Amino acid sequence: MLPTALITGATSGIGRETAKMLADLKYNLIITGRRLVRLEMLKKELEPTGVEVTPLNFDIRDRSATIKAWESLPENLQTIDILINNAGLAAGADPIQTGNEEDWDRMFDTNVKGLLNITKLIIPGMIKRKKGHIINISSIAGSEVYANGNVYCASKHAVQALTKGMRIDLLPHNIKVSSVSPGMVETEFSIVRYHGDTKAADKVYQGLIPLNALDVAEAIRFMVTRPDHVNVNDLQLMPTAQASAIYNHRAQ
Ligand code: NDP
Ligand code: 8X3
Repeated sequence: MLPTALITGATSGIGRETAKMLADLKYNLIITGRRLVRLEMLKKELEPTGVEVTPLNFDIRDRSATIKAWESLPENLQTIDILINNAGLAAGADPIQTGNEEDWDRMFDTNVKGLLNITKLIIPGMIKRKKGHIINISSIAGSEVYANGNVYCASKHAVQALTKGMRIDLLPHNIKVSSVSPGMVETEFSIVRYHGDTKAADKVYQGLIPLNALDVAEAIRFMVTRPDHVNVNDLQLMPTAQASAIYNHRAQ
């Protein structure tokens, strides 16, 4: 039987490319997200490669919906070898004094509490089998703070702290815990951040070549193909034209 990976937020961007990469490595997949049609399309695309793909359609902010979705899986699919905690977003880019409370809730409820909601369900099986790998998609915003990034950066700093905390707590159980910390990646991320304003989103990547979702999936491929005794704690990657969260080099 093939090993199983669960990827949250597989309807778009990094999650979608990571699902494709893991199918290529011959993992059966559980793919999650709120857009069911996209999950079904991905299942259709990947199943001919010989892996089983199970869509789970729920909002990760909703703890009871998350539990219900998990419990709907047959027992053999509740054996997760790799968990990719990817579902996440930035909402808004405002200074703290004019920030929108709904945006703040969305970010913390998804990036932090959503990650906890799903992870809590998966850890017991990993502990039982004394095996597993949890990869949290963090960000350069998990170690740096930039103007108007306030709450998003705080949520990703929390992801970094949780990654370290999980690694310590799960140490006796032989479970690997890692994070990936990309800089700019062109996905639907900026469209979501700017509430659908595609012009504002395009401006983020103007004059430079950002990372794409495949670049990040390839970094994850490296992490999941290390031998059992090797864990990559954190893998930070950026476009060549980006030196930090603040310094970019753009063509004029
Ligand atoms: P996308 O917007 O392309 O993808 C985000 C994914 O998260 C979608 O599949 C979306 O699915 C899912 N998601 C968001 N909210 C929820 C929710 N409430 N419940 C379930 N799923 C949800 O962005 P990226 O691929 O860029 O983002 C993926 C991760 O990478 C995020 O954690 C982001 O913070 C991080 N990241 C992104 C960077 C970038 O520059 N793009 C850089 C560094 C980190 P759906 O809408 O169908 O529910
Ligand atoms: C996304 C990258 O620089 O917009 O996490 O925070 S950044």
